[in-house]
Amino acid sequence: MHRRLQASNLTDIADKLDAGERLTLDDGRRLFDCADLLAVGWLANRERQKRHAGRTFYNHNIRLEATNVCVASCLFCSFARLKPGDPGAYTMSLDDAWNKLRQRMDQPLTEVHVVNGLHPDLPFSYYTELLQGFKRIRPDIHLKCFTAVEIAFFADLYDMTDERVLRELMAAGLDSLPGGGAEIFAERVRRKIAHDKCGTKRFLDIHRLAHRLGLRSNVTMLYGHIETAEERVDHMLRARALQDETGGFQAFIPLAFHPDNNQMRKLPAPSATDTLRVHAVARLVLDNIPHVKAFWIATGVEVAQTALWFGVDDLDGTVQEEKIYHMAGARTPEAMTPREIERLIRAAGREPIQRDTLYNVVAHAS
Ligand code: V47
Repeated sequence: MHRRLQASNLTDIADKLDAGERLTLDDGRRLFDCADLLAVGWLANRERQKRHAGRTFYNHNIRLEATNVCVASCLFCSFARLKPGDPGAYTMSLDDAWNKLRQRMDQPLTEVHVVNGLHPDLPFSYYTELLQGFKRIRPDIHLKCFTAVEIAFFADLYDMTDERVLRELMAAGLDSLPGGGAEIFAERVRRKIAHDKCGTKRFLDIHRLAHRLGLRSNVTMLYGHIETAEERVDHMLRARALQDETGGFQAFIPLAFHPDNNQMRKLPAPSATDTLRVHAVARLVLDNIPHVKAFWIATGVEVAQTALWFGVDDLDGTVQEEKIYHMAGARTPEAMTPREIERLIRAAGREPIQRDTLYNVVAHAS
């Protein structure tokens, strides 16, 4: 590999990694430009091995999108409907939402992951009661709910500070924040694809605040549309800078753009090689975020499996009921059982570990 790194002009980057030095914007750009994808993957795999050896984490979880009514008009979104009553718009009653959990009392779930549209008419009590109801049904379930974009929207709509929103949701049972809504932090791109929702500064401020209040969170990056390689690395560096301050991010999750049924449908979906590279570069640049997750619903199962040799150590989980990607053309299944996930991790030559949201080991694969 030494020769190969030399041929790709990556020796200085490999040396930096050996010395525990940080990669720069320019290093990240070079990793995106490098023709030898396997050399980049080899470096990322080395970092993965140092942190996690062959361990690969997944979670027994469910996904719930309680409403797709959304006042924002992000160009990449196929899920949102502007107003209640628009074709395809839905808002679950609290009972319908709770039933999604009640129906699965036979499953040893550890997490409910909620992402919603930005609904203009629901009362704040809808969200607090949603959380309280989940905890009544399963007191030990971890509630990973509402992106920072939703938190900002609640604060503006209900005339509260971001801190008060978080505190009231925590009192109702909120345990952590998911990483959605990050898209691309660079203003040039964000202005174009997500112009009418919370901006980058507020997004990161809310994660900083959440971390200060004791919540953990994740951070995503939507790639494969109009962003440049430099803007991808810039996005990673902004996440890395906040992580230096707080240490509160658990996982970085690149999300592959899906072009069906949205306003950017003329763009092609990112290729498998691009997906592998994005995950690998994330592992190399984000030296302070413990986990790099391949969201298999978005990458495709086979690419997620391959990514386990390109820096990835986490596959999210069983998911169930996912809508955002399936409405945007994803052909992956809507759910996998723990057995299926474990089988595909083992088939990739890795060791499956069932985790809870905070990465405590739940049960070793038998
Ligand atoms: O923020 C929406 C993305 C995100 C499309 O924290 C799209 O563990 C691709 O954030 N093509 C929501 N992506 C999902 C999300 C997530 C997923 C898995 C795990 C975690 C976690 C968080 O989905 C949105 C947006 O970036 N998205 N539409 C689309 N057409």
